[in-house]
Amino acid sequence: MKKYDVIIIGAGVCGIYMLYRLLQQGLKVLVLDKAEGPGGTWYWNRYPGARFDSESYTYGYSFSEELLQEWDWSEHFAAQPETLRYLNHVVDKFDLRDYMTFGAHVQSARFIEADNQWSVTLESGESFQSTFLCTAIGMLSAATPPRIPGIESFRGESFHTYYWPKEPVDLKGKKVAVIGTGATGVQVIGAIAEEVGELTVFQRRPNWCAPLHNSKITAEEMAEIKASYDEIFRQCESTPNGFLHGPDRRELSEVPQDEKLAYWEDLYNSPGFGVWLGNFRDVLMDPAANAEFSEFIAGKILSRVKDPVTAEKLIPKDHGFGTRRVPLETRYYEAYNLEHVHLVDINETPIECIDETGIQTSAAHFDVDVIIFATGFDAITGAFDRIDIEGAGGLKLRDKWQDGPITYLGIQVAGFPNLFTLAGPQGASVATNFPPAIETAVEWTSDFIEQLVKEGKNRVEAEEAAEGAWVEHVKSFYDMSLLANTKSWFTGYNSNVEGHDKLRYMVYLGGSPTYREKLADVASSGYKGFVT
Ligand code: NA7
Repeated sequence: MKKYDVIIIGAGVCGIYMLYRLLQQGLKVLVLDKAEGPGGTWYWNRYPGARFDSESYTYGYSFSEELLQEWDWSEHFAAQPETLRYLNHVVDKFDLRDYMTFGAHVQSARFIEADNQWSVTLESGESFQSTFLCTAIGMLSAATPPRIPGIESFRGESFHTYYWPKEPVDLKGKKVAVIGTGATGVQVIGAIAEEVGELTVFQRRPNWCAPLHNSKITAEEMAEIKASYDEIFRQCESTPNGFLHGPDRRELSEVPQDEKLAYWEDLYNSPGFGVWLGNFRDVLMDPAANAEFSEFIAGKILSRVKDPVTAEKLIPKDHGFGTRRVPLETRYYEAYNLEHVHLVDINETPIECIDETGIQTSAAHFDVDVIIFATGFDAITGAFDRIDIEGAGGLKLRDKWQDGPITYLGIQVAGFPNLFTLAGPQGASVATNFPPAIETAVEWTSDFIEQLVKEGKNRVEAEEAAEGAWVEHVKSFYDMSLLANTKSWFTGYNSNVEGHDKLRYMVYLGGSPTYREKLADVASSGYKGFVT
């Protein structure tokens, strides 16, 4: 049996950085990933239109000045192939590839109490052992195709966006169906609408989308960005969500009407998440302020979509702007002005089944060549549930988390010694710009492991009381936010997964600065809440 100090599951943004940090400490480390290369999210999501909603230069790692200075981003919001190239570049630059095993599908992980060791077993039957086990398995990596009768019988091509093939898929002139209008569906639809022969979008709930306003980065701009990285990262550190965009703290009611509208126009016409995260703070906290801004965005949808009936269908009625993840789009609404693009509201005419030739709704049969399932993920805990993780005393993580995650700091779980759920549920990462939050979690955890190793400690576990207090702390932010009242993957709903029909406290909504303070406080107190 091969033995390591640390096994990391996942070779995405998080796993790559954790490996780098632990190798610096001289530890023996193994990374396991079921993909055939590094990249995680950016390895898998190859669907047309897949790109950042984060400004590229806030998404790259900040830990190496040399890396920052040598990498040129080509667009303000880079597309998937470029991000995958970037992550491969990082892996090669820091000689990390030799520590990674690909095609390694982890099936189970079991804590052996007698040795204080984790035993990790792959689908192939091969096993490895380590003192510490780190999960870097992604928050959106367990794809969920819909549960539609007959789905297997379709004779054309069909893909979940997460599993988009590596080989190019020719959609030119084809009859294509897209099911799902979240951040992914909106990117796909905008990207393929013009090239396909006919596009039918099956929409259950519309989302409030806003323009991405992507553009190329010129050589001069890139030079300026490189000269300003300190400032860029300082700015990201200062905002609740780790993006360049921080909220305007003026009360909406204090701002004169013309000033407010001018500000909103400006936000709508600016690149990135400013329209969501750079808005007046009370838009996401006060229902009246939220309704006012939602009305503003509804006006934009009505002005961009020519057919008023279609436009009306694209305006969300069951939740306000920004209370679910805001998809950023490029020519999304304009796609519906094309003659060959149709919107089917499946609340009016539900999908009854999929058959050999297409999709049957209660009103009609749609013959299609290709079906694209942009139906999202068993988010945040799904990737954990898919591994049989067994802690001390035979406790299974999927049982402990049956009604939602329970963690201490989003990093450890009582009953699961030596397991670190890096950037996991109830941590800051998923509600924020991922990489800065990942860097926070990785740096904190690797420092902790370094100290444990130095002190010769081979067992560490969160205390149940500390865990309970953390969960209460996580819950307290849900009480303050309009996000908590809306069904979405942030709040644990997924119609395609059994039992995911109640509110779950999945993410840390307190913001990155508060999260970092909490972590720093625990570290400086000698890691209170942990027993070694
Ligand atoms: P999302 O945001 O979960 O969106 C999934 C979409 O698929 C959403 O519109 C769903 O409708 C729809 N959906 C899901 N299941 C069905 C079924 N069974 N029938 C019809 N429609 C369905 O996932 P994305 O991949 O778009 O985005 C996830 C994150 O990935 C994103 O935020 C980025 O950070 C990257 P619903 O709204 O549930 O009614």
